Amino acid sequence: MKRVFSGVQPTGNIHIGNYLGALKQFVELQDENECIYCIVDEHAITVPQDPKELKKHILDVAALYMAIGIDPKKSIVFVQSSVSGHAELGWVLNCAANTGELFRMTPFKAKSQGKQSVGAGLLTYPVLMAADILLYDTDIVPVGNDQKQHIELTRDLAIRVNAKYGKDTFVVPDGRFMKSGARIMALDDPTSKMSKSAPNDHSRISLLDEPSKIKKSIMRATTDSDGIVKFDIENKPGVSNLLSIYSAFTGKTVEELEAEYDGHGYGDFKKDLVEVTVNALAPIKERYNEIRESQELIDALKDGAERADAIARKTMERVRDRFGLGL
Ligand code: ATP
Ligand code: LTN
Repeated sequence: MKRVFSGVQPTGNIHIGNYLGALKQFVELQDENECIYCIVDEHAITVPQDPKELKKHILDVAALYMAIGIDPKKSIVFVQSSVSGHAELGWVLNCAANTGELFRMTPFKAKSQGKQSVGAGLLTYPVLMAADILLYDTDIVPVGNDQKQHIELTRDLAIRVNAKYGKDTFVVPDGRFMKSGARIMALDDPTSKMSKSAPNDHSRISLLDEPSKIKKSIMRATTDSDGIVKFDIENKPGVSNLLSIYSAFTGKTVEELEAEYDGHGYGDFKKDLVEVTVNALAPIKERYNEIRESQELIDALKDGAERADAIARKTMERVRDRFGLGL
């Protein structure tokens, strides 16, 4: 059995980009692998957070994990800060990483753009992500395309440490990316990725959005003026993005969809996409409402933390030994 690890930040507004790019894979993988799914709260504080909101968002994400079909009996589901090994290994790996490679990370460049000084956590956050992954001897990391560079860094760090401290110190993991859905773009600007933090609420569809909001966001999504439903990222990024979403939700290929909407305008296409999206999200929302306030949710996270901690402790013992730390 392979070991799978992934994480989502509890920063609110989990959207269909997160779902189609990452979360959907989590469910697919859990029957045949040993899966560990984390709510990465220590990552969230790389930017300022309101403590009350953060606590709420941790449970929101946990409930969404369960609502999309992650079964805490099959998979380990837990909150990152419940297992101290993440911060501990993060420090060790910080000492193996170079500032040069961290300054090159695209998300860092984007978030620090134009600022003379930013929180140091924004720079070292990919190292904490590497620690999350390496702490569990992970083989596979299901994520969206935007995380490719971070996965490469994780692999580089593992290979570097193994070369110096012994080749079985860390397992070198592989990223896993969806064929369709790996990069869902903002509905109002199909040249930037759909994001939790974008100010325009209509730029994204959140998993718990009401049908009326979903309809508005899709109907006003940016397209173009030629009225042909065709996949062409270069010239028709808006329509291409909607086709990717449609395909990821239904399993129909883009070619099938192009044929289906041949001769139809964007109106029909968008109306159907509204229906597809509303229908796909309805059961998630229903299950979320059942579970969000339940004791079952808290119990699952406590049990998950214990199981994760047992694995993490073993790795940290090995790491301390290899690095010559402690007595
Ligand atoms: P933001 O959307 O604000 O940039 P984020 O990328 O930091 O948030 P996370 O919660 O850390 O969001 O991401 C969870 C998962 O969702 C990651 O695997 C990430 O690659 C994936 N993901 C995020 N945005 C998209 C997107 N637009 N399309 C596909 N996958 C995405
Ligand atoms: N950096 C990721 C979230 C994340 C993650 C992880 C994903 C933190 N630790 C470990 C996979 C494995 C993000 O911002 N999307």
